[in-house]
Amino acid sequence: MSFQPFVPISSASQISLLPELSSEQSLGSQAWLLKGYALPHAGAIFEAVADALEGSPLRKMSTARGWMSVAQSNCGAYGWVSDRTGYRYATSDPLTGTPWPAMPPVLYQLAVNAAQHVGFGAFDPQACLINYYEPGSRMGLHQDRDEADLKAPIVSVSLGLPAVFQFGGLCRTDPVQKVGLEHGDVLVWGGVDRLRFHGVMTVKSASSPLAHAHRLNLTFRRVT
Ligand code: MD6
Ligand code: FE
Repeated sequence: MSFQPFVPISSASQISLLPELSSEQSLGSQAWLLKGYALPHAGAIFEAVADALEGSPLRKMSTARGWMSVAQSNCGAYGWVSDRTGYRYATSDPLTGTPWPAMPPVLYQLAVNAAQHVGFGAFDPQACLINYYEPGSRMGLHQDRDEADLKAPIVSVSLGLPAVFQFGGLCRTDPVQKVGLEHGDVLVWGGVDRLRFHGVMTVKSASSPLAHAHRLNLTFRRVT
């Protein structure tokens, strides 16, 4: 799409005195970036996540290739876990031995609404993976393919420090699109884009002492 420096205003109805809080950008035929979609709920989301983390604290998980730099936890009926033997969804937290904290209604409803907003219909997420990035943390290119139900979309909410999201294709070596994710942004993708490779480049520390010190990402999925 070409950049249009000047768009003539043909009717007074196109003039709005209010800045747009939220807008959609298409990243693929079934992938959207909803800029600022979660902003009105940021405070409530932080509180709900803090509550969930009291039951299942953040921890760094290992993979067959080493330790992840992102600290993680989950809420909802299922949680995504990783260890040296591989990845899986589990109904209880291996750290506490008890079920994951329930998915707080504010998180569930935000994910449902975002999916609905771009036309995915009745999304009923069962898992919310909580990803916590300190400056220096990153997530390598991967596909989300541990879910039995690949028809449901994925909704991902970003809060705090900005990051550069890498959005690739269906092969690991396909070219990668770089997408800036800021506080309050929501990604929704599914359908033909469901198995696209993606990752998060190394998160940089804040340029101002008043800015957020970390990045929080919530990824909502249907598992079964
Ligand atoms: C992150 N997100 O944004 C990591 N996966 O920190 C993901 O891995 C992800 O944002 C699937 C769909 C959306 C995502
Ligand atoms: Fe992912």
